[in-house]
Amino acid sequence: MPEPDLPMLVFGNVWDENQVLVSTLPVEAVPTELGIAAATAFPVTEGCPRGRFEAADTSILEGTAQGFGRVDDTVAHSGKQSIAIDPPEVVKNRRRDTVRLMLYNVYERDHRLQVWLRADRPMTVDIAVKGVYPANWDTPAMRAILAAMPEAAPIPEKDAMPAFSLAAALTTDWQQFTVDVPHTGVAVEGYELTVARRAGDPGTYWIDDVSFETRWKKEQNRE
Ligand SMILES: [Ca+2]
Repeated sequence: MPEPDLPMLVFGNVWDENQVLVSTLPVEAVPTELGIAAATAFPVTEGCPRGRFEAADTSILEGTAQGFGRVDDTVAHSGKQSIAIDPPEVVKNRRRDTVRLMLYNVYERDHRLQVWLRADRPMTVDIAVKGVYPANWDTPAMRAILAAMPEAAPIPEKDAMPAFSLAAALTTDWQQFTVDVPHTGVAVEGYELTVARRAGDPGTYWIDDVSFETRWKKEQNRE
């Protein structure tokens, strides 16, 4: 429990006598209201759970709409494989010449993206993390629900999603790059990571060990 005033939704699952899973309704619990005044642990959250790009990860990514390059089992920063992004003249497939991955967040908290990259020659790629517009928010039903939740963040403007970027100068050695993603007060439904080459750049680059961690409030205060 990283922040004593962080509300948690708690629910129980039971298997009934017919082996049917029954879940209780979620109950909101706030640790301070239960007499817990200080953080008890700082759990590491992983908002990019397939970011090691091992075989079990890429087999799942293949079934999603997320974009990623060529699985390369001859180059790895960790484990046995990484993702290679070849120039568009070679791959001729929009989904394969850009990295486009979903990043999951904890609401109203800061996050930190870290990613390892290398290339077959010096080249610059653009790392970008952009807020995803909350699906179906601007609908009559959601407006009615939000009207009953005065503490909820307002419905954002579609073109005002927070965005953070970094121009990463790659070499032939693995390097780790960091993009801090502070909460800006705008409601988001996760973030999207893109890594893109600059037009005309002929290099191949590799990506591995993408992580997207929540920055708990107390954890930041300790730094
Ligand atoms: Ca790997």
